[in-house]
Amino acid sequence: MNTSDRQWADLSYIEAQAEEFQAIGAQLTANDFLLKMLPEAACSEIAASLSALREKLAEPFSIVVLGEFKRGKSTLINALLGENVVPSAATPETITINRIAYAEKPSATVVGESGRRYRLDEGELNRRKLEPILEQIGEPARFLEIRRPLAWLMDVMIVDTPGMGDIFARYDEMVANFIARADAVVYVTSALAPLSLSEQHALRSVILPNGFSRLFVVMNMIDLIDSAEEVKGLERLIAERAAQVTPNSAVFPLSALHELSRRQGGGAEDFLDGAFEDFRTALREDVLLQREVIKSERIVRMMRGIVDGIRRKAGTVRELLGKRDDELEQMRVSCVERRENLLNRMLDIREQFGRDMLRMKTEAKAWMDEFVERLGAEIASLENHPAEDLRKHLQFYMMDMLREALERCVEAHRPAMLEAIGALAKKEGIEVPELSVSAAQFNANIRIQDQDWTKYDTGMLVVDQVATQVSILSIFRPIANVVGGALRRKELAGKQVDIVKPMLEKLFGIRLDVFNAVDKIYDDAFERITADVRALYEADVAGMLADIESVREQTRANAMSRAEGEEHLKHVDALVKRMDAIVARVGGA
Ligand SMILES: Nc1nc2c(ncn2[C@@H]2O[C@H](COP(=O)(O)OP(=O)(O)O)[C@@H](O)[C@H]2O)c(=O)[nH]1
Ligand SMILES: [Mg+2]
Repeated sequence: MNTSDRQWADLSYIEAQAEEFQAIGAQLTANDFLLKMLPEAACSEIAASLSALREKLAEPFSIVVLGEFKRGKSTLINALLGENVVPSAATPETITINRIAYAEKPSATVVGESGRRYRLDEGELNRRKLEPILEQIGEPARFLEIRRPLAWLMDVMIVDTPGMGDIFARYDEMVANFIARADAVVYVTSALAPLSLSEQHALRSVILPNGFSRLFVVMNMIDLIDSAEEVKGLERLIAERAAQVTPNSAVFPLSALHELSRRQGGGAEDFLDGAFEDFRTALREDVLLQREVIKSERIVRMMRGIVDGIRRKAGTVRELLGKRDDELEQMRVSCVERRENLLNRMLDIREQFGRDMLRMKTEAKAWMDEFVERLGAEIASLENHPAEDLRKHLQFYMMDMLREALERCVEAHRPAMLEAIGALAKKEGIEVPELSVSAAQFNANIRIQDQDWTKYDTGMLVVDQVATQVSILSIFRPIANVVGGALRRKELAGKQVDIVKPMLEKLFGIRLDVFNAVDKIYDDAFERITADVRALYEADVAGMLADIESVREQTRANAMSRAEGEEHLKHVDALVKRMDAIVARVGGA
C-alpha cells in the first residue's frame, strides 16, 4: 500500500483535514468580500454547504433508506434492528423522516422546522398517537429523532424516509439533505412492482448524482410471490433495470415482514430466513466493516463540491467586475427584457406543447380503449371460476389493471413529453436540465367511480413482466395475459361462477371514466411541466439579474474600483487554493 492509500483509509486524518477545510471556509465568511458581492441566495447556498459538512463531521456513519411510499422501508429497518423502532404503515398525516441513533436511554423527539424539539413519551411513536401530536405542535416536523440502546446502532445512524417524488413533496428538500450527507443508501422496491420506471427515474435523478460507491437494492415482499423461481426471475429483472442506472448495484430479494415477525418470535421458514440473512451479511461486509473508508470518501466528495461551488461563484463575480458599468447596465436591461418576454414565450410554449400533449392524450385513449377491450376478453374467459373469489377480487383486480395501464401510458409518453418541452424551451433559449416527471405524481388523486386506486389494498397485483418497451402496444399484452393467468392459477381453481357478466358491464361502463382519467393525468402533466419550465427560466434570469445588481450595488456603495475588487478576489483565490490543497492531500484531487 502506498502512503496516499494509507491516508485515504484513515478517517480521523480526513476528519482533521475537513476541520481545517471548514476553518478556511469560515474565514471566507468572515472576510466577506465574495459574499458581499454575491446576492443573498448564493451566499446562503455556500453557507448551507459548509454547514452540511459541519453536520456530517458531527454525525455518525449514516445509512439512508429510500424508496417510494409503502414499499416496506420502515418494516425493513425494524426487521434489521429486531424490534418496532419506527412506526410502519404511516398515513399521509404521520409520515416523517425518522433518524435513528444510539443512546443508552431510549427517547423519541420531534424536531420541528424551527429547530425546536418536542419530547415524545414512550408509546407515542405509533401512528394513532402520533397524528394528533404532530397536529398540535403547530409547525411542520423536520424529522423524528429516535434513540435506542441497540448495539447495532453504536457506530451507525439509520435514516428512514417517506416516499420520494410523490404527493408528499414537502419532504423532498429535507430528504435531499439527508441523501447529500448519507454515507450509504438502501433502496427499497417491492417484488409486486419491481423497480418501476418512476423508481428507475428516481434512482437516476436523485440518487445517482450523489455518487455512492455502491447501491443496495432491496426487493421486498417476496413472501407474496408464489415460487422461488418467480423470485429469481424478478431478481434478474431488477438487476437488469438497476444495472441500466448504475453499475454498482446489488439486489437483495427478501421479506422484511417475515424477518420482523421471526425476530419477534414468529415461525422460521428456510428460504425467507436465508434471504434476509444474505442482506444482513452483505450490509455488514460491504458497508459496516468499511464504514471508515466510505465515510472518508463521502467527506472528501463534499469538500470537493464546496470548493468547486466557491470557485464558480468567484468566477462569476470576477467576470462581472471585469465589465464596464455601461456593459453591466446593458446586461441588466437584457435580463429585465427577457423576464418581461417570459409571459409571451410561455404562451407560445403552452400552445405548441399543448398540441403535442393533445396528440399523446389521444394516443393514450386509443391504448386504453384497446386495453379495456382486452381486459374484457380476459374477464369473459373467467366464466368457469369460483364465484366467491371473483366477487372478492375481480373488482379490485380490474382497478389495479387499469391503474397500471394508465401509469404505463404516462411512462411510455414521458420521454416524448420531455423531448417536446425540451426542444421548445431550447428554441426559446431556456436550458432545461432534468425535469421531474413521474406517473406517481400525476395520478395520485385519480378516482374512478369514487374508488380509491390504492394498489396495496389488495394482494393481487400484476407481476410486471415487461422488460423493455419495444412497441407501445406490446406493453399492454403481458398485463392482459396476466389477468386471466393469475386469476386462474391462484385464486379460482375449480368452482362455478355467475359474476363475470355484471363485471363486464361494469368494465365497459367505466370506459368513460377511464378517458376522463387520461384527460386529468395528461392535463396535470401539462400544467406541471410548463410550470417547471417557467420556474427554471425565472430562476435562471432572476439569478443572473441578482448577480449583476449585487455586484453593481456593492462597487458603488463601497466606491470600490475594479482594481480593488480584483485585489479582494485574489484573497478568495488564495483561500480556494488552500482548500484545493486539502482536497488533494486527502486523495480527492
Ligand atoms: N407481505 C408483506 N408486507 C410487507 C412487507 N414489508 C412491509 N409490508 C407491509 O407493507 C405496508 C407498508 O410498510 P411500511 O414499512 O410502512 O412501508 P414504507 O412506507 O415504505 O415505510 C405495511 O402494512 C407492512 O406491514 C413484506 O415483506 N411482506
Ligand atoms: Mg415508512
